[in-house]
Amino acid sequence: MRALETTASRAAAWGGVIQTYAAYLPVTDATPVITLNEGNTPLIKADNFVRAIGGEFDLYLKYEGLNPTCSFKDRGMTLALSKALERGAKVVICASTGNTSASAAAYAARAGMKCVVILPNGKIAMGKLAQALMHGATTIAVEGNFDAALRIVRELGETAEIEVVNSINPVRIEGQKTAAFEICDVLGRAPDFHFLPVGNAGNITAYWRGFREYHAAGRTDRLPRMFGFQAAGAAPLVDGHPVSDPQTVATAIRIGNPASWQGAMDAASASRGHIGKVTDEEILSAHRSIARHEGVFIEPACGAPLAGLIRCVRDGLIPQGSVVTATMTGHGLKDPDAAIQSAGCQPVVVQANTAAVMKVIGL
Ligand code: AN7
Repeated sequence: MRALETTASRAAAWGGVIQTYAAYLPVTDATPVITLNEGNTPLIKADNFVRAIGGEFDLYLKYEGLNPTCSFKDRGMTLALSKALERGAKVVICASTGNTSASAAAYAARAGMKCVVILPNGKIAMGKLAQALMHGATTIAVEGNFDAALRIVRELGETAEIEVVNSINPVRIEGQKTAAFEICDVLGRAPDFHFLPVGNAGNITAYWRGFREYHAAGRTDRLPRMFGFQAAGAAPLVDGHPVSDPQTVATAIRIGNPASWQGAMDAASASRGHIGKVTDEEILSAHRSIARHEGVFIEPACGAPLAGLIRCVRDGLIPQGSVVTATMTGHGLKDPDAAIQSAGCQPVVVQANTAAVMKVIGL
C-alpha cells in the first residue's frame, strides 16, 4: 500500500525527466529547464500478446508514445534545449525521419528559440510533419534520405548561435537514458531482456547507459540483455556496412548509416544481446497484432522489436518466467497512413438505417 501511495504522489508532482533525475544528468542549479513534463510513461503488461505468440514470460511495454510530442525523443530534447539555452544559442537544427523534428520544434517553441528541421522529402509520416509545421519550425525537405540530411547538418556544424540537437549531441543520449531508470524504478529491478527498434542507434546506446548507471549506483542487481531490431531494408548494423538506399515502411528507422553505430554494437556485445533484422511484413503484422491484442497503438517502427521478440520465442531464446521489456518508441497516430494499410480493412459503408447496420453486425 505504501508503495502505491508513493507512486501516486510522485506522478501527481511529476515535473519532467530533468527534475526527477537531475542527479544523473549534466545539469546544475543554473540550468534553465525547458520541459513539457515528459517521461513517467506507463509500463503496460502485455499478457494477451505473449499468449498469442506462445511465450511464457512477463512482457512490459514502455509506451513512449505517451510523451508530450508522442515519442521518446522528448527525453533527450528537454535536456538539449535546456543546455542550448544555457549556453546562449539562438537556433537549434536537426535532421530527422520525423520524431526528432517534432520534438525539437515543440521544445524550441517553449524555449523561445528558432528551430530548423531537415527532412527526407516525402518520407515523413503525416503526424510528424504536422507537428514540425504547427510548432513553427523552418521545415526543409531535401531530395534525399535521412543520412543525406544528417550529412548537411554535420557540414553546417555548430556555432555560437546554432546548436545541433541530433543524437550526435551527447546530451540527447543523456536525457534518453532516463527511460531505463523509469523501467527499473517501476519494476523494482532491471529486466532480463530489453527489446527496442534501432535506427540511428542513439536510443539503444542510451538505454544501455541507463541500465549500467543504475546498476553501478546499486539501484539494480542485474543488467538486461539488449535486443535491437532494424528493418531488413535498412539494416546496416546487421549487414555490417552502411546501406546507401535504405527502404522500409517504418520510415522512422529508414536510416542507412547510424551515427551511434559503435554504441549499438557495444550494447549488444557487452550485454550478450543481439542486433537483428525483420521484414516489413513482420513489422506490419506485429504493428497490427499489438493493437488488436492489447489496445496499444504504436507506429510501425515499434513493430520491429515485437517482430524480433516473436522470432526469439520461436527460437526458444526467452526462458520461462523471464521479465522482458520493450520500448514502444512512438504513438500510432503519428502515421495514420501506415495504420490504415496495416489494418487491412476499410469502413463498411451502408445506407443510414438500422437494418443495414444490423446486417453488417451479423445479427
Ligand atoms: C519511433 O526522428 O531518427 O535508434 O530523426 O522515431 O535512437 O535512432 C527517429 C528514430 C525508433 C530509432 N522509433 O531510434 C528521427 C529518428 C521511432 C523513431 C527510432 C526512431 P534511434
